[in-house]
Amino acid sequence: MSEHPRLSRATLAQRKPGIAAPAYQLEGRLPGIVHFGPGAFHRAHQAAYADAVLDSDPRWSICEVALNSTGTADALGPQDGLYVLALLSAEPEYCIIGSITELLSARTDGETILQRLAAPTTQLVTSTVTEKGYCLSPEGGLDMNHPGIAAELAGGAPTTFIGWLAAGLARRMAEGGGPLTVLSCDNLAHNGRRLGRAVTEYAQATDPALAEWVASNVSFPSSMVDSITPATTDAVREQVAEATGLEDAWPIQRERFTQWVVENDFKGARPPFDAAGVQFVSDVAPFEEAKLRLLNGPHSTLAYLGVLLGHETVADAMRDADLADFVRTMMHEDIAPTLRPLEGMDVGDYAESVLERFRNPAIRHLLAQIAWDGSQKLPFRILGTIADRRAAGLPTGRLAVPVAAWFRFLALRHSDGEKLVDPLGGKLAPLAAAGDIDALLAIDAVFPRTLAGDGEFVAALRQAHAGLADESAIRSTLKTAL
Ligand code: CS2
Repeated sequence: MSEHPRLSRATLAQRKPGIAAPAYQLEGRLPGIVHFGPGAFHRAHQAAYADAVLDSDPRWSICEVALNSTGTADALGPQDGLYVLALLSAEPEYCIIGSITELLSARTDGETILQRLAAPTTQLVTSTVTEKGYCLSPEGGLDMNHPGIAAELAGGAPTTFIGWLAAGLARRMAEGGGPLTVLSCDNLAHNGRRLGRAVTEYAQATDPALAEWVASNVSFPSSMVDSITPATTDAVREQVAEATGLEDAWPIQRERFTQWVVENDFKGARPPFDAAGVQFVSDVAPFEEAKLRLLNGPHSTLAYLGVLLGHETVADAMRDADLADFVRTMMHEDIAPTLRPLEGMDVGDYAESVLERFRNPAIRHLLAQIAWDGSQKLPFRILGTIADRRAAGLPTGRLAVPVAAWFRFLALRHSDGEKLVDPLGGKLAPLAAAGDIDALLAIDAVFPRTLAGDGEFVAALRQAHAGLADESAIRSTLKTAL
């Protein structure tokens, strides 16, 4: 590692010239935002927006709550919450973000977390806990059989995101902390509505008075978040130290592009994020759908097919003409027609700009990272598009290919013994290894019944699966599908 001083308030002035850093006061702040899930995406996205408005409005620093790990607190604690955000392109830019004012862990700081959620100074709660953090049932409500939720409902202390949120809201109700906005920032369609429903069902099961209080005092706007943020590597740490003259235990890298579209439904005070580029709109759904289907769907497609073809990163996969042409055709021919028209957005241009972002050679985004949690991601990214096409009587031959590629990927991981990052991995991988398509389709946490029983789709899926047996078969499947 480099010989540079460690980033902190005390060393901030030693950064190299030209590196942007907070001009606002860093000491003695009370957070206005409590965030669950202080991972890379949050620090690349929401924390950067907060940083951008703190100069003009000091209320919006962030108290971070990590549910399961102390990694962020361990890295950023000694740095007074400061970290470097690297914007990677042909001409990288580095800035120091200072919006994090407190780092809490649910394992050790439970009482402080409840205090922060109850405090009148807290006006906004945000979350990036990933799809699985919402503990949803296949019907879309709260999964009462989720082990964490079931243990809490049986009287256990909170361990889940929903449980902590409900406990914090109960404290806020009891202490008169006032109305609050809870803003989901995860890649789920209708993320706010789903979160509101999960919290309400939880409250109904534990404390009906809380459910009533939530109904009139808490809003759950939906939001669409976007910025490609690969995991941090040692190479990034070195690059950041060289560029800034300061050592950062956990810098964040992301592409320059960033977008945040937020439903304008705030019960708490609304941060002036519009000044930093956030779009406040009355209906986020078309934005969410366009992004999930045209960016995340193709991302997962590149991930599964790319791994099967031996590629490592998104940019590598995009240099494979067979794969890139297939994905591009799928976006324009199969996905784009399912999207609702959106004023000011040409869907074809949007698709092309996404492909351009995927080609960014300055970013090493590992396909293996995107391949995580397929059982949680594919329903929002690909299966919804397939369901809409089937409802309209349209064919799904091309869209069946990424689903079949996911099965092949699961089988590959099963046979090479590599750990699968997916909460349903233990159930899915042996079925995928046995090529048991019927059994996979029967998993209703992933496949809606209407799709599993749709003859056209099932036939397309079987055909696609048979056509992905090895590299030469994959290449001919991709070419034939064009
Ligand atoms: C990616 C997303 O890892 C993944 O599954 O598809 O994290 C993607 O990079 C972001 O949603 C982009 O905004």
